[in-house]
Amino acid sequence: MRAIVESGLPVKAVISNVAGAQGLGFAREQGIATEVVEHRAFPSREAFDAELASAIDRYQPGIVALAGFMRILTDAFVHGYAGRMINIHPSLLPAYPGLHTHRRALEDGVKVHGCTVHLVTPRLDHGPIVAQAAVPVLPGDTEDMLAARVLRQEHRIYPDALRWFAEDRLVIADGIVRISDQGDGQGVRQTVFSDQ
Ligand code: NHR
Repeated sequence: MRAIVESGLPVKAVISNVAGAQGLGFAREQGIATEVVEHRAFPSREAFDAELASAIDRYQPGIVALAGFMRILTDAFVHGYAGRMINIHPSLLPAYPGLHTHRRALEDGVKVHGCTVHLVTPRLDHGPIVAQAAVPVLPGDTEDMLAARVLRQEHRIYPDALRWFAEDRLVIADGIVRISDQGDGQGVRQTVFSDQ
């Protein structure tokens, strides 16, 4: 979230389900509106999602960007933001959807890991892929070391992907995302690779 704000993208509001979340303090310092909708205060996912949607809709955002948001969203909520809700996930999807991605990658001995920006669909971590960055898994890596290496790339590709979205350059056909090239309108399929 901080990388998105620092990239200069116009962030209308930062909304968290955790009252003490660090990002809220950062957003307030930047003069960005903040809201807290605590999932614990609601009897069901549906009730939480309804309140979350009304908090979001007060700002009429063009894009809803999940950044470290850890609650699975109901189908109804996802449908309300179809095609304009985006997430960054810490793995090279479709490998390792869900939780504890770095631990699972280390357990499997994969040599390449990374992160994926994708559109949010009802099926968890399975939406159309907008951008990915790869990092090496190095001998002696711990979960924290690998997570930090991936996080540096997350901070790079998420602002890029959101800017393409804001510039209306994402073209989605049959679940495949193309980044249209402003020049000739042909479009290029962009994949961002790590430089280390
Ligand atoms: N909701 C939908 N419908 N689709 C997606 O693709 C979503 C989503 C909600 C969040 C982010 C995702 C990630 O990038 C995300 C994508 C939380 C969980 C989870 O299991 C899984 C994936 C993601 C986020 N959450 C538990 C739950 O019961 C709680 C886990 C916890 O609090 O630590 O909601 O990683």
